[in-house]
Amino acid sequence: MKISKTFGKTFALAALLSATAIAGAEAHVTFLDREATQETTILATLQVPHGCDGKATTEVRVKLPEGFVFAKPQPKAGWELEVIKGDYQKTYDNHGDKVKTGAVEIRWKNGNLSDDFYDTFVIQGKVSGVEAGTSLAFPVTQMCGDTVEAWDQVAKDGGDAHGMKTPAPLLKVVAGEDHGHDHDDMAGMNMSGMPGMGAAAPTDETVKAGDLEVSGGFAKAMLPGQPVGGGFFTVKNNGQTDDRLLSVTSPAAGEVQIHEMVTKDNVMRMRQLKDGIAIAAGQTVKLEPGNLHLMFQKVKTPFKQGDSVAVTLTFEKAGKVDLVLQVLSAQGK
Ligand SMILES: [Cu+2]
Repeated sequence: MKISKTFGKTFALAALLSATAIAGAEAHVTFLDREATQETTILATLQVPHGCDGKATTEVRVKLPEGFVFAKPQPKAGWELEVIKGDYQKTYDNHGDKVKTGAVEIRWKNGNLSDDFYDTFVIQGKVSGVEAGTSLAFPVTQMCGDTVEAWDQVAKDGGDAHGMKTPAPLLKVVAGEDHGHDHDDMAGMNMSGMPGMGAAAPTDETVKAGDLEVSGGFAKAMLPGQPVGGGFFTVKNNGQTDDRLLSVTSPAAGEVQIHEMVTKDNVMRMRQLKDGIAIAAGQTVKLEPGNLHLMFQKVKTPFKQGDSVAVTLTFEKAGKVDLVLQVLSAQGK
């Protein structure tokens, strides 16, 4: 009994020591949530855990990286706010508006955050046009009267800040479940682009490849500012063996994804089907608005009613099938 009690105490002390060590290592300026999903609007919450060598923090300046756009700071009682605007390197789409300038630096000024206290500083912004796996660095200048702490060290490979004395806070950009989509655009399509499900008037072209019959292909005209286009068709499998639509390409788009719409918590969302769509023996599979569809990404020229869009479908067994989709109205009629 006595031995085990001593052991218990030693263990507790060791745990306490290691917890202290972790707290010490974490006493940098960091984001509360260090991951952000591509093409989403987030609240980037910066944590300031201490002052500068015991002195109170009086100003926090945050430089915003390219790809973190339409930024707005949250005002804080006791602090003045300054938003410095500048040019983005790229042009961003904000609900159909082309945006080239915006906040590039945020400053909370003339505050007083004691070294004994912890606080957070919040910036709302959208992560846009950033590849998954990229870490966005937000260099921070923490000022305590005339003492300055620069949290601006960035690892050369853009990755691990381990062992750095004053690393810049990093946001790691990750792919969403609905990779490549903007949730706002999806909501917009849900409201206006995809009503009248099944009301489409497809063309009568039928393409045969092995046991498969592909028919009723159409695409929808793209609304102004809409970054992605939808495509639809019907596949009938007259054979005895299952097949599978594996992938789709088109000269009209940088990428064509296979998607499905799913309703979860009353919100319609799109999901990429990376394994494609099974076309079982004897079955007919319909890609239609509000359900399975092709999603054209990086569209070179927005689809207009009356145009046609060439696609190449690749099936596991039937191989490649060329198809032309007629562009109908944005409503798919
Ligand atoms: Cu989609």
